[in-house]
Amino acid sequence: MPKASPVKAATKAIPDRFDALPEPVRHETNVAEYLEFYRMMLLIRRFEEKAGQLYGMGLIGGFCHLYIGQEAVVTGLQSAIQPGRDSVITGYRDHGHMLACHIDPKVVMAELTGRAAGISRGKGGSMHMFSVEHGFYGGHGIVGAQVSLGTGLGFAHKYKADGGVALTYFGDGAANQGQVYESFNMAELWKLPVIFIIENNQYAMGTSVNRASAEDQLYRRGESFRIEGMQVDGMDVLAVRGAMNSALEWVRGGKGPILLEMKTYRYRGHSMSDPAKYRSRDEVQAMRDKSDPIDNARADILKRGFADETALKEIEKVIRAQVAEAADFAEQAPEPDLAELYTDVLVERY
Ligand SMILES: Cc1ncc(C[n+]2csc(CCOP(=O)(O)OP(=O)(O)O)c2C)c(N)n1
Ligand SMILES: [Mg+2]
Repeated sequence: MPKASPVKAATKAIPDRFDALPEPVRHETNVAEYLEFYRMMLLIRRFEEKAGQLYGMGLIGGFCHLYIGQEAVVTGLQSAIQPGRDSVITGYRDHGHMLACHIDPKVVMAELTGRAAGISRGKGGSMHMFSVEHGFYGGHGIVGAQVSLGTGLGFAHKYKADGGVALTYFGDGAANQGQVYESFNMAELWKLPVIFIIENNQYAMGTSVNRASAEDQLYRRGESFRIEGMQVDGMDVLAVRGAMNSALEWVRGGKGPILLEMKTYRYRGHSMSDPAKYRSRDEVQAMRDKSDPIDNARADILKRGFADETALKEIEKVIRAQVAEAADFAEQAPEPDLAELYTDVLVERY
């Protein structure tokens, strides 16, 4: 008689593994809140456009990765967190995350231009900014590294029982890094309060998500660790905030981590030095025309009668002035003193 297949013998019925995740619904907003979402998205857009200009003028050196197109993601998610209680960590495409942490645009822009008044005293630049005061833990250049660190932040929240949640952002490309899955395992095993956010902007440098990912439905990437996932329209600020409401209920309720895949799009190249030859102009234009998060929010605000054209123009005017002020500050502020070369540097043996 043939032996029973070891695989078959080991096969067991899988018990119902997941608690029911509440179905995410589009956030029900009000006038003041919707206008604030609009204001924040516009601030990020105009800030990034200005950063692009300053880079072109040679005032920003090194790497500079713009967030234009993805504004609804950080705006929707971070509108729901509690400053001083929750924490945020991301990769190098980080300017929008900082502005959505309510960090002063002046000190962010001054960091981009390498000035002493910058948030990392002019020594970090675009990719390496940090502010414990605002719960912002970087700003990381190693793809995927922030996922393990964000899991550590979640561990700290749980250990200290401070009720905080760690928002851990990473890209579709980073989603293929090994340390992400080691982190998923620990986060679920220890039921850590982490919201893993994949900003799926469709590309990792010049590689499209479908070309690099065997499972391109990235919200499913936590399944074998029993981490529930949601796929969200990351171009719709109310859809993002709606998903965040469900995610926060889950995580603050002690049920462990959750994974949000934000379907979004970056309009500019990977960094300022990328001519973006791997995609057509038509593809980018179609996104801008149909899915722009700011244009769509604007149209929705007008349709609901939450504001008229004049009121929205006034918001634009204020933001333009705020960004111009940040740029002037960043251009005029002094550079760090030469002696600063020797501070914040680890010199011990280890
Ligand atoms: C460990 C590591 N590998 C490679 C790189 C080079 N690199 C920088 S950004 C990037 C693409 C990452 O794409 P994604 O995670 O989708 O983020 P996005 O740039 O789209 O925001 C790569 C490969 C790096 N910085 N770190
Ligand atoms: Mg990407």
